[in-house]
Amino acid sequence: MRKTLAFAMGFLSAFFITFPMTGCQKKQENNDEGLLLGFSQIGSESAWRIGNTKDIEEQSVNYGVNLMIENANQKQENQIAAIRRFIAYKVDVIAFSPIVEDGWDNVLTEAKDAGIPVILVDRDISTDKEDLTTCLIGADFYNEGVMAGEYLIRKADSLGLDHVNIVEITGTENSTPMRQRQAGFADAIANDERMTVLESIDGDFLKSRGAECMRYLLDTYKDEIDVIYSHNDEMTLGALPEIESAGLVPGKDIIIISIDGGQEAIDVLKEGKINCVVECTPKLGRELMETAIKLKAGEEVDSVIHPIEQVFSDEMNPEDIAPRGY
Ligand code: GYE
Repeated sequence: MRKTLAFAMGFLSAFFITFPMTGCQKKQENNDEGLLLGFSQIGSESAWRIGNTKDIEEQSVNYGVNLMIENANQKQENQIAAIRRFIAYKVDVIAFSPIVEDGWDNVLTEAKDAGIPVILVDRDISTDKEDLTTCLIGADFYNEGVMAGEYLIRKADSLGLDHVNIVEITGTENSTPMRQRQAGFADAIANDERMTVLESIDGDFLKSRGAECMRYLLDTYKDEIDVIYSHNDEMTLGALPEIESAGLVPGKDIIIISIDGGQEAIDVLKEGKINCVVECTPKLGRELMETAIKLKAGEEVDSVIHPIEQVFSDEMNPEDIAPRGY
């Protein structure tokens, strides 16, 4: 009885909480009139994430897709529960951004058994099972790490540095961007003997954690730090005031490298307090809608779709950077 009630409550909240966010006014029916897409978002931890949610909502309206969107507030169990509700509701397509890579086999097997195709948005999963998902629409995080490392090598050359001490503030442990941004960066600097990573520390993609990590790193290594490589803008923006409080000038005393390219970070780049921001676009909504429409029509889709991304840095005139929109 309790179980049934909890399920019904969850089911109702999915319906009432999510549909107003899409701007859809009329009650949605899962019939042949339209495509019903269930999307489980990770949370609201960053400007990137908020921009990604907004883009998906706007594109669902542009494409006439009925969107059920749920915010998991940074919890994998909430994402698993949301996917189960989408299955119970018999949506046409499920999409989700997995907060971490592991732990999805059971719920995705349930989706597969129900015959509902699943699209990975933004982040990947790690599994031994086949055909649990149809495709991944998201950035090439490994390449973002490589671009960050290559920038650092150019910067060290231009400053004539003979030794470079790096501290790395990483994103959510075991998430795809954390794993791949770390690996790409490490590979890019591996053959440069000037480079030493003093420590990598988990900042969970959060501004508050970025500040906390920075306080610890300054206490531990203060005058030794030449570079901060931060896996997202939020953690960078949390770290900068801590550097200034310690009497150091970010962008001059310490080279600051960030990832995402949200407007706030670009504004700080323009002030000279960030040296480099590798772009990671949150605008994945158009590809998501087009892919979902194709899947409903039974068409083939590409297994991986990566957006093209660029690097913003003090090597260019920052005034040339167009407004970012997130
Ligand atoms: O870099 C970060 C967000 O998965 C690409 O998640 C995304 C990352 C993004 O919270 O700001």
